[in-house]
Amino acid sequence: MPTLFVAPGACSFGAHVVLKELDIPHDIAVVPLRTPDSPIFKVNPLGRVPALKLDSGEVLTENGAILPFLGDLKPEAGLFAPVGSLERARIQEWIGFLNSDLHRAFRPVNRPELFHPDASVHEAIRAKGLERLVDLLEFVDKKLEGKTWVVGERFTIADAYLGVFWSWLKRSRPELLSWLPNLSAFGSRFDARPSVQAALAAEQTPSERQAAA
Ligand SMILES: N[C@@H](CCC(=O)N[C@@H](CS)C(=O)NCC(=O)O)C(=O)O
Repeated sequence: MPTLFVAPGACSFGAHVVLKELDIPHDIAVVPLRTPDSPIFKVNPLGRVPALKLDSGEVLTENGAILPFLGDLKPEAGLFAPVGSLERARIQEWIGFLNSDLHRAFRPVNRPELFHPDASVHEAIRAKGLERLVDLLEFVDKKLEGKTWVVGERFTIADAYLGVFWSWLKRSRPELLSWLPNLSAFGSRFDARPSVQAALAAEQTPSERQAAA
């Protein structure tokens, strides 16, 4: 049974939602981040989630690899798309954008200290970062216009991943949501999914926290 290493509120939530959607046997190990004694370092030397430990003992890291890998485990669930199809490329297009653009755009806003040690410039870094983040969110909002999910009517691995950034936004920048009606509507649909609720609950369960110890 594969084990997915996650941290509450982290980008590992997308892969966790995908596992719940697939309804296949799995373990969830909830780990702390950015503490040197976290068990995540034994699994991923970079200390990052998500990490997926397979039955063979091999570990897969990176959302860009884990999400498609999970989607392909059960093609009949329709979370990904057939090899060679344009729809598959569209889903990958979204995953690439979310991974290399949208995820990174949260960094200067949430953790300006990573960009400069001087606290007096953090507000300026945050403000500049916010401009870029808003541009990207407006782009996402336009792309969602008239759509239920990112590639149309079917929930896919790209929606599970976009849901991560929706939840970050809702938590840390709720004042932006009134400018983003399509993303907000997407977010309400996302939050209502049983898989999302099940993943949220599982990341809060003490027994699953122990599994990571
Ligand atoms: N490129 C990686 C990034 C993963 C990542 O940054 N994960 C964050 C949580 S959202 C993390 O584990 N941070 C801990 C750290 O950087 O020490 C991916 O997409 O999987």
